[in-house]
Amino acid sequence: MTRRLSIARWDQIPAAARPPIDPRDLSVGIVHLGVGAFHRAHQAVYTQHAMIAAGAKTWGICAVSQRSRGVLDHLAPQDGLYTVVERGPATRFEVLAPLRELLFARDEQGALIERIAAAMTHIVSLTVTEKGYRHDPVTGRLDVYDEQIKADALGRPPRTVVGQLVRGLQARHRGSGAPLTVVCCDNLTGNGTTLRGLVRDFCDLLPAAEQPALADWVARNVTFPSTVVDRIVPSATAADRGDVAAYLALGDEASVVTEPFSQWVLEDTFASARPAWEAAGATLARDVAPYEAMKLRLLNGSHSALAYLGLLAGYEYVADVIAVDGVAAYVQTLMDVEVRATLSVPAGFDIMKYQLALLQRFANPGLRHRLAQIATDGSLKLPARLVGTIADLRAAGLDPRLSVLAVAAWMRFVSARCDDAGRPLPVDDPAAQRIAELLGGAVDPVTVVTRMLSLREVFGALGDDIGLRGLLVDALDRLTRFGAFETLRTEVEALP
Ligand code: CS2
Repeated sequence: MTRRLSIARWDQIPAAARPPIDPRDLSVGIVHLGVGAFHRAHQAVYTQHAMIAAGAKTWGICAVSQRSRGVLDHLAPQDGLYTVVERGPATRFEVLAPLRELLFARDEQGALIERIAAAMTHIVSLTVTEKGYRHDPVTGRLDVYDEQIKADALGRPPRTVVGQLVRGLQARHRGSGAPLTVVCCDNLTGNGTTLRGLVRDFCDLLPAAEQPALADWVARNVTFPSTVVDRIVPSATAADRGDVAAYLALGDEASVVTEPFSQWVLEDTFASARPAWEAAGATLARDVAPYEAMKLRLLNGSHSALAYLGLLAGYEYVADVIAVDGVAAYVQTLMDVEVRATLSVPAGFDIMKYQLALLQRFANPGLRHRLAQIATDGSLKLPARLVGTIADLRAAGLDPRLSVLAVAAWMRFVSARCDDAGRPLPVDDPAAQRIAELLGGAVDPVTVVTRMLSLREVFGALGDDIGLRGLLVDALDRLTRFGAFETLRTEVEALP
């Protein structure tokens, strides 16, 4: 068996992949909730580069896993070290050192709360996916009827992310009282503002003796900058780990694979010190909203469209789907004609270049990005990615047919649960059970669309739009009769 990457073997790491910092010198200044592949390939990289650029040593990360021990079991024997594999025209390897402490939230709530409260912690950041917030994506409010949220508010050691955050803030308020910045890095609309609202909603659930002093302290001392994060990070495969082992001559069970592109835009409202992330390529902006809409609607909207249409057509990977005749034209037209009409582009931003780059990123042959990974949690992802575009187009009296086709593909995916050739497609969505009950086995387009539109947390008021219902029924009917790819080709050809 290959020897594993670890601090003791630091000097054996090939020089080109070894960062010019010593992991032993780093102290923890950031608590990160959700140490999945995305965090390891994005924020941790910015943090490492920022520390190198500024000669700083106080931005080590306490990496917290929410749902499974797996990632910690891989990282712990490696002292938190792991490799980022960047696949572009060439393949690059870089060992990452910032993860200096590992915690499993479910078993170590006390340690987590203490870490959030510690005066040396200046930042708590999060990548816990849409469903980690237990909120309604249309209203942006906390689901106060959620059993886990209610139990956390009653005072047990917290198991929900918002519960952990608020208990940590409460301990900080009672302790040093030092200001803190909470940096949400998930693909939510107005992610910082939304999370601030969820924290407030949770505070409202606490016994009267615990609030409003806490809510008041949070309002004065804790900031929640909104951020836009972007980097495609497919799940790493055994072949990827094999490449890393061959390159390092050391085993690495926690390596992550990504693309050369990376973007991070943060609202510049930090409550206290922060890493010099801008020295690592991040953008500090007064308003991130225009970047956010561009990213969520152009990139993630296209991703979701590709995922549902591609899975229905029997495909497995993004790069393979985008290569099929007509598919790139569909995505390009969706972006050009529909999404762009709903965006306000920041001055000086070259949107054509951005869109072109997106198509190239989707076509990256080095990334084996599974459509099934993108297709998860559609009920939580669609509002920000596609439903908002449709709502804006309808309000402006414009035709949303290509976006509608993507939503119809999602409806076919969750109702038929099989591809165009009849092979089963697993649905991984917290609302899957509810949707199955709502549909009651129905597959005819009118019933499916009518019932799906009643999901307020996905469609909000758009669910009452009779015209939209007609468009969706038509699209779903054609998807059912002609299959995904033939339908998308005729939709693009039918455009004026
Ligand atoms: C993807 C995103 O899995 C998904 O839903 O659309 O993870 C996407 O790859 C990232 O947002 C890219 O920045």
